Amino acid sequence: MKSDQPTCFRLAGRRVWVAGHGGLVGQALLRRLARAQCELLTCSRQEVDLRRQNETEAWITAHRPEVIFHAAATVGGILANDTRPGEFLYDNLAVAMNVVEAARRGGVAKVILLGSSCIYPRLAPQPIPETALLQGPLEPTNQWYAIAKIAGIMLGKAYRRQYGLDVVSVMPTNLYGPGDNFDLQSSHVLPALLRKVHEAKRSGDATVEIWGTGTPRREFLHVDDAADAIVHLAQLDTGAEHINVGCGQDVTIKELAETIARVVGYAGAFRFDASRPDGTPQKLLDIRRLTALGWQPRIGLEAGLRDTYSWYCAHHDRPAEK
Ligand code: GFB
Repeated sequence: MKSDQPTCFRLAGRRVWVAGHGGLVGQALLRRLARAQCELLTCSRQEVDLRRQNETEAWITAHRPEVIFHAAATVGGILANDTRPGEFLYDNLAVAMNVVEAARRGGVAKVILLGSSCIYPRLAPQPIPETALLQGPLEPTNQWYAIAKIAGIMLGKAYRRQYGLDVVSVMPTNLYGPGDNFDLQSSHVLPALLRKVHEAKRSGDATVEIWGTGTPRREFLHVDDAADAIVHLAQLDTGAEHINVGCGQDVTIKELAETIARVVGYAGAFRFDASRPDGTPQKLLDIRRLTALGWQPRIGLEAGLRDTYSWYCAHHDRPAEK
């Protein structure tokens, strides 16, 4: 995206490592960085377990990245977060610690850490400004993941202060797009509902089940917009404070389901299972800092859903599992 903002940090010509390149955000970062004239580095989970400090340091020493986009994480939707707290806390703490410390030892010029909008208090003011961090209790269903991501922000600040390491923490809202996880137990709501609605249409089911009441509000950003914003921010001098990345608009889960039904062409009804948790009642980021830095979202929800649905049909479509 073009902007009037001065470019303070050039990616062009640099050795850039995307940690977690196989995930939703990592794949999108690779697509976006392919246009940034940098030398892209990746490593597979089989090559390096980023939860191990020695493996992480050895990889950085051998490959000498100058910039790291740290998108490696254990992620999932509300059920996965709620039922695998140990993994979500340990894995995400470990990879943040290991990558930041290895970056310091390896003389890396810049580290971009990816967080999440769930770092904010459950009942934060809406839209949520960056200053809401640590101002109230967290949402219980994803507090483990949130604590790990908050620790990452603080680690970045501490390393900037003590060692002068340039760490930028970006906090994306709920992301979706090509390459998402469509597994119904571990996915986020958007891919889950795309799949459920698609399968219901295929098998002629009259209703689709939605977890919770359908009233929680979420902000959904297409992952290609997110990657564009993150790469934009990486090229600016944004200072020590973390920055929200969102589109500035939210919808209820019920509205999301209705939009998905339109995109898929499903005429059935929805039934709400209120015995399932709703999670936080609303998550809408205040993106004024991001837009003041010269970035605007481009992909609206319906267009983004169409794009994601065609990717899903091309990669996952199979007879409904009954
Ligand atoms: O996307 P999601 O799993 O996570 O759920 P969060 C969002 C809302 O959609 C909740 C409802 O109110 C769910 O109850 N929902 C309805 C469903 N049907 C479904 C379904 O079939 N599957 C899923 N997964 N949800 C996540 C955090 O919170 O936000 C992560 O758990 C991360 O850690 C992410 O921070 C950005 O939006 O509640």
